[in-house]
Amino acid sequence: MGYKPDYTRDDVTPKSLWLNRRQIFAGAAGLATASMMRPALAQELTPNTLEEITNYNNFYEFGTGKEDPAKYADALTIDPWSIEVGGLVDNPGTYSLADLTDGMTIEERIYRFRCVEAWSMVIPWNGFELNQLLEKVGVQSGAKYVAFETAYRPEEMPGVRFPVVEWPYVEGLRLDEAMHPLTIMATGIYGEPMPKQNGAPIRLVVPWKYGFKSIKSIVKINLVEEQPPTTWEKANAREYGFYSNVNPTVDHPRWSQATERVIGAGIFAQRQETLMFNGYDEVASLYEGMDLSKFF
Ligand SMILES: Nc1nc2c(c(=O)[nH]1)N[C@H]1C(S)=C(S)[C@@H](COP(=O)(O)O)O[C@H]1N2
Ligand SMILES: [Mo]
Repeated sequence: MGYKPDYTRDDVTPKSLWLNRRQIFAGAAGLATASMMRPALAQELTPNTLEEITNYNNFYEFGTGKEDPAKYADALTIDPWSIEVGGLVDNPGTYSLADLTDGMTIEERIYRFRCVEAWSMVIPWNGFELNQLLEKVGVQSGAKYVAFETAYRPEEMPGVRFPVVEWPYVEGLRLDEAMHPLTIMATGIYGEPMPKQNGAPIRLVVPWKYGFKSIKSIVKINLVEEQPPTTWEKANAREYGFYSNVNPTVDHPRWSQATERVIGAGIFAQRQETLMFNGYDEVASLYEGMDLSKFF
């Protein structure tokens, strides 16, 4: 199962938006068509089984145990679903999921997924590039960051009774990170609608960052000027930074990030070396000149 885009960027992007995108990307190492952007890694990756992907989850709204989301996320109502888009955009409003994803090409992306707790999986997502959504809502020139928010539903989410983190779960990306073609909004796995424990009906996936950046079950997207607060930075800024790029040379204060346990490889399997940016070297130019031990 390889990642084979069946279109090029020019098929889906009007010229004016394309130019606009190039400006937003100014400074990044060139822009290419979707086919050139395909992660070279995808060919070598063997996806985890659906069983593994849906039974070992972090979704604290349903409990902090790895098996809690599979047990309790069924209670989440995902239809109807809408996303409130606001802040520095031309077309703010509350969009139904259907309206927001109308015209998007849903394609498969097989990505490595590296959790900050030093385990990893390979997941075959179905989704579209976040930059398509941002183009649709029209990003205004003052916007520098994208802020995301998860649904907060005490009647459906048993985990939010406990103040393990501040609810609702929030995350953020710098605008150039959000515009990068590797950053997707995922709506499915293995060609099926997104399982609830994985963040149905729509969640973010940022494959070069620790898993907690990939916020689930999104109900709000705001374009903002200032770096937005994020759940884990609010919980413990010494341990979790805004950027959270996968980086084997910057340890978590309480454990090493140099290696990872591969879920599904078996308990006797050797740990795998963690790769800078989780192996997605093409994002390195986004951080040129930044001290990544300071901006971790
Ligand atoms: N709303 C919300 N999103 C979340 C989390 C969460 O607890 N709540 N956990 C994060 C963490 S720590 C990880 S590792 C990934 C896990 O995604 P998966 O269960 O689909 O593998 O989701 C992230 N997104
Ligand atoms: Mo995580």
